[in-house]
Amino acid sequence: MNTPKRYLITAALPYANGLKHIGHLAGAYLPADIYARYLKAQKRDVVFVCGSDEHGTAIPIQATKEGTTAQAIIDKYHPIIEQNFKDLGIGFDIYHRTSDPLHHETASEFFKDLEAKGDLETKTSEQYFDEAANTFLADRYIKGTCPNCGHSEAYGDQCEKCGKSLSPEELINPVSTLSGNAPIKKETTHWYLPLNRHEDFLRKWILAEHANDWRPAVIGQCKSWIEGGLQPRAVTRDLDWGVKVPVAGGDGKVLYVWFDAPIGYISATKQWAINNNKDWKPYWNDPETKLVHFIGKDNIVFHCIIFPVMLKLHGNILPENVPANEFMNLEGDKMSTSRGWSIEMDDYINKWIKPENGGTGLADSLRFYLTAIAPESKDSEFTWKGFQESVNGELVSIFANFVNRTWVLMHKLCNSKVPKIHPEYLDDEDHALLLTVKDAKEKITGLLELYKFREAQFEVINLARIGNQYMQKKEPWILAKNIDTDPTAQAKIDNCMHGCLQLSANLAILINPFLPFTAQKMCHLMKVVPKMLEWENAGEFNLLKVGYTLRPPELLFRKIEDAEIEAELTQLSANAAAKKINMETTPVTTPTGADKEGTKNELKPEIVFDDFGKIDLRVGTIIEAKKVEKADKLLELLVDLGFEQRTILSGIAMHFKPEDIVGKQVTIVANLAPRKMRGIESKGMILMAEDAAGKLYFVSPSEAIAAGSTIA
Ligand code: B3M
Ligand code: ZN
Repeated sequence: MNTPKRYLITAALPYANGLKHIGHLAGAYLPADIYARYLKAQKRDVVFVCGSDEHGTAIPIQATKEGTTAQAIIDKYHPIIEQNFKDLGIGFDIYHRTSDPLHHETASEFFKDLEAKGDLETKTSEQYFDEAANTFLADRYIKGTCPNCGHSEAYGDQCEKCGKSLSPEELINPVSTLSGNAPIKKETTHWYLPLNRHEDFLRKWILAEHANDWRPAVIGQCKSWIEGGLQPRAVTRDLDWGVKVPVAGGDGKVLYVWFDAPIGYISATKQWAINNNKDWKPYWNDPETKLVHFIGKDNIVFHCIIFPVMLKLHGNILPENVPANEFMNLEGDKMSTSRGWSIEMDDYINKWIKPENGGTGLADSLRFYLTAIAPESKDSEFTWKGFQESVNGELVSIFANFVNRTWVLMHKLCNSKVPKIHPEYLDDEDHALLLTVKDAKEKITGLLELYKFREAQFEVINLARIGNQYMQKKEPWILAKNIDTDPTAQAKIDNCMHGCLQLSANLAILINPFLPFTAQKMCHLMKVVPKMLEWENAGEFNLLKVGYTLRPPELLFRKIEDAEIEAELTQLSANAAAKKINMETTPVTTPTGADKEGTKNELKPEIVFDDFGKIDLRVGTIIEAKKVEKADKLLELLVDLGFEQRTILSGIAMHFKPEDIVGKQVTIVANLAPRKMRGIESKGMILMAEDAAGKLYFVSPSEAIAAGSTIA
């Protein structure tokens, strides 16, 4: 493809209903940022947009949880998320929000246009209505028994236990979460986007035209949607939070969040244009614009099928590519904020990016590892140990080490100045170095254009590895020892250091899209302006002028210590245990099949014996049990472990009466980090078995046995 005239890069709009974790970062924002930074270094015309998704039931539901209003929720989380992205170097040109009037206007206009042209259909049907609350019930506001697994707390759109997608009609014994009453059926009219009318277009555009340039997993999902037969999709809801339906009959209704959210990309572009005195229209209307959506795989249907149909009907351009990522798991399980099994961006920043800890270097350390394990073609796994190994083994020992040695030696052996070249002493290795850089640049460029960020970053590190090998071979420190006896020694040192310095400048350019803070630091060391980082400069060996004095060495990255990793792992288990007890839906055990469809009954990834061996399981006898005040689900237990008695909180109050369980022998995780809840410190955890219907059972020895006995 010829170089497009301009680019519009989007990253999925995160719901402003809570903190976002590093799985989100790795899924959409980091790859989008790498791509946008690379294009900008190529001096292409690029606008990189994102913003908060502030509609949908996720927001009012969070408001209920936090005991506040939907507006307060978005006003709380929007600025935090925006700042988190900044701290991690995600360089949006604009981070907008869908509660902004400009967005409401843009989304309304869009809807009205489609409605006026007859591109939408209306349909009246019966839907669940809560008489006490006097409102229709969005899917998330209806709970009932899952027809698939019998879980009693399934939602109207999905059972979080078995992962099955549901419609409210499928629930057995549905109740409204607002009043707790059984809902009635009532007629309501909604607008639908008749996707069935666009099947031919989608087939041709996706399955024929993009079969080879879109990722196989993306094509696969699209194919199964199209071949499954496309149905009209409701694009309005009976809800009061969102963009009001702007046509007659729309009272009390809002646009479905997945109708308005992607239009948020357009509103964001408009706001960017206003801020920068530019015209937004060509970015959405001119076929010479290349539109690329970065998303996670759970958003594929919206970005590849529904939004493109909307764009086509509205007369906009279509995405050139939608490089969706798979998921990133964490330490053997799905990442999930609600289960406490996640690393929030905000937590990472507070802990690791403080100036006294690692500063922006540790923002880049995280970026580095997330890209090194990017889930581009299959799910991947974040482990703290892997983070440590990746940072210490590659960033510190290879990349930073090369730059640091170069700086130390040039100060020591070349009088702190960029040495000149002595052509008569250049050998094959010196000549080869420049060619290697040119090759690497070409390779990295090709990979970036194909959204293969993981491999591209690997190639940059590999170039630093080659730099280390080159220096090791030349051994300028040995030459320095012979300086009095060997008249060619200084010339050879100069040639070597000149090569290493020019290579360092090239590394700064090539690493910049991935690790922008590091590239800036390297510019500082080289005393050059950021303009040097323009992509066209890579492959040149005259970037640092002969005779130029450079700054003294500074370490680019610090090592990650074992103790830091241990602390993170302890914290993670403690968070998960605490959430487990506080969980509203499934109070004790949580399904491992987790949040998404298609994962039911999956085992957790295999562990080795050592993983298991870290857990100290003991038999404990419950000697006292009482309810915890103001906590419906918690029991406070005093448990005898033989060698001591401990307080343990357990989220089983809905299942057992305190007086019924005194004397029971149970299985205790005895070495779990203590955790304070409701002002009480809980030391350990009680294991429970749970059947498909959600009933809980203690895991007890088959006969009475001494308290404190080990279980292995
Ligand atoms: N807020 C869903 C999500 O965060 C949704 C994305 C909107 S992109 C237009 O997964
Ligand atoms: Zn289920």
